[in-house]
Amino acid sequence: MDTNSPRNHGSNGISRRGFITGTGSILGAVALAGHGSAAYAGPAVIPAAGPAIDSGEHVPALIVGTGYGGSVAALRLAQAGVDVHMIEMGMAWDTPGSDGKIFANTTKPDYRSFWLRTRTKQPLSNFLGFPLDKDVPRYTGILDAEEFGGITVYQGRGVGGGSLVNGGMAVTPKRENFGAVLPSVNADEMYGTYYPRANAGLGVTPVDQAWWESAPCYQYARVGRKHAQRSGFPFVFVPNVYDWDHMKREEAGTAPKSALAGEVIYGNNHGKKHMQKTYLALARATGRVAISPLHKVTSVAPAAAGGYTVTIEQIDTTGTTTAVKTVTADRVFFAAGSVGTSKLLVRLKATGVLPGLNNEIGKGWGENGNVMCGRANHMWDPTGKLQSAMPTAGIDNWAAGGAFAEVAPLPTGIETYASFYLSITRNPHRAEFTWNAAAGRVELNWQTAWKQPSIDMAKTIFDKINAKEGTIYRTDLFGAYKIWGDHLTYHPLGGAVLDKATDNHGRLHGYSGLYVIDGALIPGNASVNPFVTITALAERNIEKIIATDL
Ligand code: FAE
Repeated sequence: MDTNSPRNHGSNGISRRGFITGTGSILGAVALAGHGSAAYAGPAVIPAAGPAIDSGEHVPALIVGTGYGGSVAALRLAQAGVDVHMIEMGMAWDTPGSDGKIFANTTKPDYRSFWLRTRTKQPLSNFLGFPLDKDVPRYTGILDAEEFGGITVYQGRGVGGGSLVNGGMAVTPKRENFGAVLPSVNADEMYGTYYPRANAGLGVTPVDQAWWESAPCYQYARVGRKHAQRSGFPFVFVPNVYDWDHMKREEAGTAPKSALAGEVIYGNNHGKKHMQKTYLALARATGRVAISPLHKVTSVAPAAAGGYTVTIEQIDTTGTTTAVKTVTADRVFFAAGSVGTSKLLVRLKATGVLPGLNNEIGKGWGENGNVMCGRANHMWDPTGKLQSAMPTAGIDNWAAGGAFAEVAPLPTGIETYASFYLSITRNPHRAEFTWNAAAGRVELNWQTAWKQPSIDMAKTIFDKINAKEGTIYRTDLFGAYKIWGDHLTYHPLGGAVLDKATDNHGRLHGYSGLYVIDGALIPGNASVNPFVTITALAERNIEKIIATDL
C-alpha cells in the first residue's frame, strides 16, 4: 500500500504516515531527541577552534573537512579516546561582520557570500529576466559555486561544511528505495540503528502541522500542496533541522528573524542547527578535537616510519597561501565532500603519491538528479510575500515518474505568484573525475545534455500540474526565456564509491589507515536530499572502524 496516497490522509489531507522518514526513523528520532537535545543545550556557537595545527606535529587522527562525514568521525573517535585534528579550508564563521551578523542575507549577497569570486554566481540567476549577479570583493566566503565543464557544483565552505548553507531538509529515503542508494549496505541496520542515530544527532524534528496550516510563511507550501493534490500526486511533509520554536518566535516578533528573513544559502544567523551546534559542539566538548580553519590539505603520502605525511596550506581571506605545513598522522579520514575528496584522491593517485589506490577512484559521480523550475500561478493564487527559507514538504512521484520535488521557497520579500521547486530525479548518468596533467587540474566529464532525463522526470509532475491548473512554467528565473535550472547541483555524490574504491566500510583499498567518510561514498543518487544518509552512513562506518581498526 502506498502510505503517501491521498486516500490515506486525514481530513486536512496529511497524515503522520505521510512524512517521508522511512520505517522507524521518525520514532527513533523522537525517542532519541530528548537524549541528544540535553547535550545541545550547550554552546550555541562552537567554542574557539583551538590552536591551529603546527608544522611537525603528529596527530593520531587527521580529518580533512568539517562537514557531515567529518563531524561524525570526529565526535565518535574522540568519544573512543582518540585525539583528532580537523583541517578545514573554509572559515570558522564565529565572528560577526561590521553589520553585527555572521552571515549575509540571501537577497543581499556580499563579500561573505561566495568562495573566492569577484562576481556572485547565484543559483537563481535572473528575475523577470533581469540578471541578479553583482560584483563582490574576493573573499573566502561561505558558498562555493565550483565550475566544471558541464555543471556548477554548489558547496558549503567553512567549519560545518554544507550544513552552513543548506535548507536543513532532513530526509530519510523510503526504505523501498534504499537498495538502489547503497546496494552493499544492510538496510535493516541502517533503518534500525543508524538513521535513527543520525536523526537524533542532527536534531531533526517534524514541523508542527497545526501551526503550519495557518502560518503566513508557509502559504507557498500550502499552494504547492493544493496543486499537487489536485493533480493526484502524493504531497509529503519532510522534517528539518531548524528550531521550529525559534521560527514561531520569529513570527511573533520575539526573536531575531533568520528563516523568516530569507536567510539560507549564505548561512542562517539563528535557528538552524548546523554542525557547529550539534556534532561539532559535542566533539569540541570532549577536549580531544582541534580544528584548523583556513587550512587546506594538498597531499597525503605514506610516511617512511609508518602513517602518513600530510601537507597543508594555510590561507588568508583572499585565498593567498601564507604558510605550508607538514604534519604526520596515523590515520587520515577524507571528509572533504564528494568533490573535495574525489579531487584529492584522483590527483594523488595520478601523480604517483598514492599509486596503490584502485581504478574506481574518481568514478560513479552523480548530481542527485537535481533540476530546478518555477511555475507562474494565477493572480488569485498568491504564494505570499513572506516565505520561510526552510522547506517542509515535497511532491513524491519517484515510483511512477522518477522525481521527488522539494516545494522550495522563493524568499524575495515580494509577492511573485511563483511556485518554485528543486527536483531530485533518478538521472542514470554518472560522470568521472580525471587528472589533466597538462593543465595541472582535476576535471569532471559531466555533459550538459545529461540533464535531459532529469527534466523529463520533473515534467512528469509539472506538466500535469500546469495542465490541471491552466498555468505555465516561469521562463525568467535562469536566464531570459529559460525554463529549467539544469546547469547546477546542490547534491554532489560519489567519486570514491563504497564497496568499490573502498571496502564496505570506507577503508580505501591499497592503504591501511586511509578512509573515506563523506558523500563521495554514495554512488551518485540518494533518491531524496542527501545529508541524513551521509550522516547515517558515517555513523555506521565509524562504529565499525573504531571497533576493528583502533
Ligand atoms: P561537506 O558538507 O561538503 O563538507 C566538506 C568540507 O570539506 C567543506 O567544509 C569543505 O570546505 C572542506 N574541504 C574540501 N576540500 C578540502 C581540503 N582539501 N582541505 C580542507 N578542507 C576541505 O561534505 N542536503 C540535504 O540533505 N538537505 C538540504 O536541504 C540541502 N540543501 C542544500 C542547499 C545548498 C545550497 C547546498 C549547497 C547543499 C544542500 N544540501 C542539502 C546538500 C548537503 O549540504 C551536502 O550533501 C552535504 O553537506 C555533504 O556532506 P559531506 O560531509 O559529504
